[in-house]
Amino acid sequence: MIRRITGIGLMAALLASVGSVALAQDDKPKTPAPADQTAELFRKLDVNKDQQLSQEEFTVGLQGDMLEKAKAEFGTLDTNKNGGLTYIEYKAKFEKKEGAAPKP
Ligand SMILES: [Ca+2]
Ligand SMILES: [Ca+2]
Repeated sequence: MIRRITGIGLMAALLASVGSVALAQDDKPKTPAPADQTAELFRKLDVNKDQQLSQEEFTVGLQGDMLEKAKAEFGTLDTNKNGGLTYIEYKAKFEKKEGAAPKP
């Protein structure tokens, strides 16, 4: 019984430390304007510099549920369905947040 509780406690501590590491990375002293940040992220993701994000570029580094969600999001953002996100299309991801929820 005691051993079991300790095991769970250890797991929780581990998860908590992983979470705080992720938060620490975001803790920058200076926050750039959202638009700049979006543009910078877009440039970073656009590895082949064709000014569009392929699904591969958009979902890079993602796994499991996150990957599935990102793929679905890619489909939603790619409004002209050409298989690539322009900066305009990509930007909508951040602008839609407080607007109407995307309909299925
Ligand atoms: Ca690209
Ligand atoms: Ca497109």
